[in-house]
Amino acid sequence: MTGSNFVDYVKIYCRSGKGGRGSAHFRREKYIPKGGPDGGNGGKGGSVYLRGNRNYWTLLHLKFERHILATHGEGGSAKRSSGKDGEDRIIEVPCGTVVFDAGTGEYICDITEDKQEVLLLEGGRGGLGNWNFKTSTNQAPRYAQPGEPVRERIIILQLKLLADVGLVGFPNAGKSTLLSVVSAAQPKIADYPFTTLEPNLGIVRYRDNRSFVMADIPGIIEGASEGKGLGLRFLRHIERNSLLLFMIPADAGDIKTEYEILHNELVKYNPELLTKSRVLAITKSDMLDGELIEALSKGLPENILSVFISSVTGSGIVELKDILWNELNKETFHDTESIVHKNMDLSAYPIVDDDFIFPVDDDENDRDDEEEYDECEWDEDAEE
Ligand SMILES: Nc1nc2c(ncn2[C@@H]2O[C@H](COP(=O)(O)OP(=O)(O)OP(=O)(O)O)[C@@H](O)[C@H]2O)c(=O)[nH]1
Ligand SMILES: [Mg+2]
Repeated sequence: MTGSNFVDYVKIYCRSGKGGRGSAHFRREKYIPKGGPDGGNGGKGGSVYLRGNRNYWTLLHLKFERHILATHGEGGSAKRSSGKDGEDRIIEVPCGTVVFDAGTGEYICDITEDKQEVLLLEGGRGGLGNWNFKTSTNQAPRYAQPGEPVRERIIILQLKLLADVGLVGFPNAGKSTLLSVVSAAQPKIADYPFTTLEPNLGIVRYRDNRSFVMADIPGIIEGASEGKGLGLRFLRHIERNSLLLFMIPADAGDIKTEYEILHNELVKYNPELLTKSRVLAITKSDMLDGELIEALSKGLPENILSVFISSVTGSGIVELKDILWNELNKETFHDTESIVHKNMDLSAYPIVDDDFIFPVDDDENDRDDEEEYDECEWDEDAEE
C-alpha cells in the first residue's frame, strides 16, 4: 500500500510553540537613576489547527510532512516591548478526516466541512514582564514569568470517505464495473478477486443536472471485521456513506446467505451501520433469463429494496439510479453526521514503517540571551 496515491492514514507529530519569556529588565538611562522595571511580556507561542479543505481528497500531502511545528513566542524586552507571537500552523485535511491520539487511540475530533477549523494544540501564553509585578510594596521586582511550555501530541489522521452511496460486496461482484458504467470514473476491472485495492469515487449524473457520489471500495470477505482480506482498512470508508448498496452477483450460490454474511461483517465492525439505508442489487443479471429472475426473486432477503441489474447490457441501471436517488432524498434519511466514532483500537493495526515518529527537540528558538532571573510561577496573581 505504500507508494500508492490513495493515502487514508497518516501519523504526525504536532507541537505548539512555547510562550516567550517575560523580561526582568530595568530601565537604565542617564539622569534617571532608578528607572524601575520595564521588562515587556513574552509573545504567545503559535497554535496548531486542523482545517477542512474540500480540494483535498486524500492525506497524500501529509505523508511526507511528519512534523508540524508552530513557532515559539519571542521573549519580552526593555521598554515594555512585548515579544513577537509565534506563528500558527494549520494542517489542511480533506473533509471526512477523523483524528485520533496515536498513543491511546482516543478519538479527538472529526472534520467534515470545508473550512471547519479545530484547535488541536494551543500555543503557550507568553510570560509577563517584570513591570507587571510592580506594586507599592515591591517597586523593583527582579522576576518575571517564563512562557508556558510547548504542548505536543502525536496524532493519527484517518480518512473516511464521504460518499452518498457506498458499494458493498464480495470481490468480483461487479462493483467497479457498475461505477465505470454510471460515472466517468475508470476503475480497474478484472475477473479475479481483489482487483480493487483502494477506493474509487465517481460522480453519478442523475436527471436534471443532479448528481450524487458513489464509492467503490475493495471487496469484503467473511472475517473482514476481524481484519481478513483488505478488511478493516477499508470497512471504515463505509461508515460515512449515507446509503449502502449491497451487490451480489446473480451466479452466487445463495443470494440471501451472501447478503447475510456481508451484513454481519458490517454489523460486527460497527453496529451503527444498521441504521443506514440499504439497497440490494443483483448484478450480472444478463446471465439470467426471465424465468430465472422470477425464481430468484422469491428467495431474496426481506426488508430491503432489491433490483436486478446488468452493467453489461445496461438493464436495470436506470431503475437502480431512481431507487438510489429516492432513498437519498427521503425525509427520514439517516444523517451521516450523527455517526459516533469509536476510539481506535491500536492493536488492530499492524505497525508500518511510517509509524515511527519521534518527538522533535529543537532548541533553535531557545536562545535566551537574557540574564537569569527568578522565574515566578504561572498561577501567581499578576494583576494585583
Ligand atoms: N456478465 C457480466 N459480467 C460482469 C458484469 N459486471 C461485471 N462483470 C464482470 O465481473 C468481473 C468482476 O468485475 P469487477 O467490476 O472488477 O468486480 P469488483 O466487485 O470490483 O471486484 P473487486 O474489485 O475484486 O472486489 C469482471 O470480469 C467483469 O467484467 C455484468 O453486469 N455482467
Ligand atoms: Mg473492483
